[in-house]
Amino acid sequence: MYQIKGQHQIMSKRKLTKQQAWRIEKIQEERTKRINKRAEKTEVVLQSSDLGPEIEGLVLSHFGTQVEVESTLTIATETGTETQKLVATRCNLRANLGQLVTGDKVVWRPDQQGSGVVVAKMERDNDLCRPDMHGRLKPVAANINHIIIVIAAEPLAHANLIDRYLVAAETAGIPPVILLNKIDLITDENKEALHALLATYTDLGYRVIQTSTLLPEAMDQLYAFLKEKTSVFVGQSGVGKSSLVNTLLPGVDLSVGELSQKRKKGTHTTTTAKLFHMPIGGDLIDSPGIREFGLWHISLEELLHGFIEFRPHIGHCRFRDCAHEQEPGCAIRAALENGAISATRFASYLRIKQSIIERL
Ligand SMILES: Nc1nc2c(ncn2[C@@H]2O[C@H](COP(=O)(O)OP(=O)(O)OP(=O)(O)O)[C@@H](O)[C@H]2O)c(=O)[nH]1
Ligand SMILES: [Mg+2]
Ligand SMILES: [Zn+2]
Repeated sequence: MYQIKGQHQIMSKRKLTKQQAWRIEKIQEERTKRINKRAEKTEVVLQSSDLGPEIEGLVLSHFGTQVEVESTLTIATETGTETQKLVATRCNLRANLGQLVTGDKVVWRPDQQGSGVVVAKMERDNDLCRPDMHGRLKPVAANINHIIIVIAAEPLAHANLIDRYLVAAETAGIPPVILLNKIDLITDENKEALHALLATYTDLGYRVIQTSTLLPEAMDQLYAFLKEKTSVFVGQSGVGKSSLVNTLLPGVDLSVGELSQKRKKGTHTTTTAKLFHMPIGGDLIDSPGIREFGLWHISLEELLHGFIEFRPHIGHCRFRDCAHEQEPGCAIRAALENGAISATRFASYLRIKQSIIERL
């Protein structure tokens, strides 16, 4: 579809002769036919193969066109007895399932090659979504109890990115927690700024946890917090999300990446979200680090509610269509002036609002 659109644009710019335009159209037609045929073929293969019974499963991760699905299967042993085992199976997807993501519950059927086919997706309790580079909304993970926003002194934490995550979490109705990792890197120079940043969020009632993967005793609080819940680590690249998983779960050996020498930025090591079980109960999802968190998919109303301290003031402005900018009698502005809303949070709000308006 993208290519076809591209051709039309070229055609209108170059003013093609009728003959050329006709040829291009023919080529496009052929291409579309070929693509459709390929899609049909895959469909036929999936349907005609001899599939086994329907099994419920949990999506552990998503790789290109396949997902890894975990289920408890009954397996015959060599001695003729049966045993139950947690097994992960690579599955293709039946058409029209929509997007699947780590944490999704699905129904799949085994094929005869040791793989499977996902045939249904169960309804989600919730999901955390974000737009990709092309503005398409993509789920990051589904069925989560907590979003753990991981920050660090290196790469330096930014209030605006934290606020974007908080708004996304509040909009999705999933409680967020802020996790300051790499506390071994706290120095006299960065201490004050980091503590002030964290205080902004503790003052709002958000829970803040501090860790270092280099200090075993600094992991206890997080470990206890994760018990019997499904949590997802999100945040900038390089803050140590995968290192945290490796430290919490010694059997797991995820790739971790050094920060770039010059700019002390992450190098985007993790490329796909993955779910792990905790021995004490609970699941942990590692996710790829991001450059920026677009919030173009939320409305201005949702944005306002995403700043939890704004909520008591919403609906109290003199004008019903108040934009909270210059209007007299603005309750949000009044809260800003009397200190109920902090200047940094309000600045964050304005920045995000501007970025949403620019894409409208
Ligand atoms: N000093 C220190 N370094 C840490 C700590 N945790 C992780 N690191 C280092 O930080 C770098 C990045 O760690 P990763 O675990 O790959 O970070 P990530 O958040 O998973 O990054 P992406 O997968 O790119 O999103 C690695 O060099 C780790 O060794 C910590 O507590 N203290
Ligand atoms: Mg990682
Ligand atoms: Zn207002």
